[in-house]
Amino acid sequence: MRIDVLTLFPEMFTGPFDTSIINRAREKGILDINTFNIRDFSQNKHHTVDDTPYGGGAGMVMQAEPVFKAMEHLQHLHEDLGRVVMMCPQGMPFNQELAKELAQEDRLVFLCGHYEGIDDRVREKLVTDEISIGDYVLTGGELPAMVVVDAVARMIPGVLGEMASAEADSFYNGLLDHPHYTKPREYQGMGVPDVLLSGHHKKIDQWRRRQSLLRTLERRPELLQNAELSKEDRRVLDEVYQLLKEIL
Ligand code: 4G4
Repeated sequence: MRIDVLTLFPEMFTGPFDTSIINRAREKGILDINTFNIRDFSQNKHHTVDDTPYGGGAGMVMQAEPVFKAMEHLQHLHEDLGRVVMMCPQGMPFNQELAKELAQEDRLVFLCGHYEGIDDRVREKLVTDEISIGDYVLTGGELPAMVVVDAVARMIPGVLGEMASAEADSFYNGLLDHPHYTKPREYQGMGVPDVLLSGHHKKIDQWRRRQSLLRTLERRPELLQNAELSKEDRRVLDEVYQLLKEIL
């Protein structure tokens, strides 16, 4: 997958994208990430990229022209831009499902806004997807773009090693993840659930599934609505429900 990022702060991406799993994917040639400084496409002599808002008000607005010019540059590099994602608080809430969907694409362009926002003609003409990573406001779209790129990259086949499989993740099956333990067997007086030491794989799978279901019921019950639940899952949840009914 080729990812192009348009930003006023390309240096922000060096840390996260040159580290660990993302960097290994780049070295393996699975992922090709390029950043472009929007300021390089400003036509005026002071290379400004913002101006005061029409209609008045506080703060500045990112101008359309440098963004259009930067996109034209990308189009010269390769005809089809693919999906153009703008990170903004007004966008569609990002989740694992959208990460899996975007991971199917051959190329993605991320547009990171700053100041109070971007001239809306950019959205009208150039943007195909508006995405938000949550209901809060950040100073720029860079951190959200990094979050989305990371979540998308690890869903591309071959990015995670065989050791770390995305199938075992929280949210992969629409449920929260079960607890994890590693050596030592006892730490500061705290043990590890016996079943995990039993070597009984079927019982271990059952225990983990049960933990996932109970954690989801306790912390994020709304997720159960869309989760894929087996007959046995429903039996486990019904058992809890019957127990609660007796107590209350
Ligand atoms: C576009 C419009 C995304 C981009 C306005 C971006 C939060 C998110 C920005 C802005 C962002 C998110 C400056 C308000 C940059 N903040 N929740 N800021 N603002 O995904």
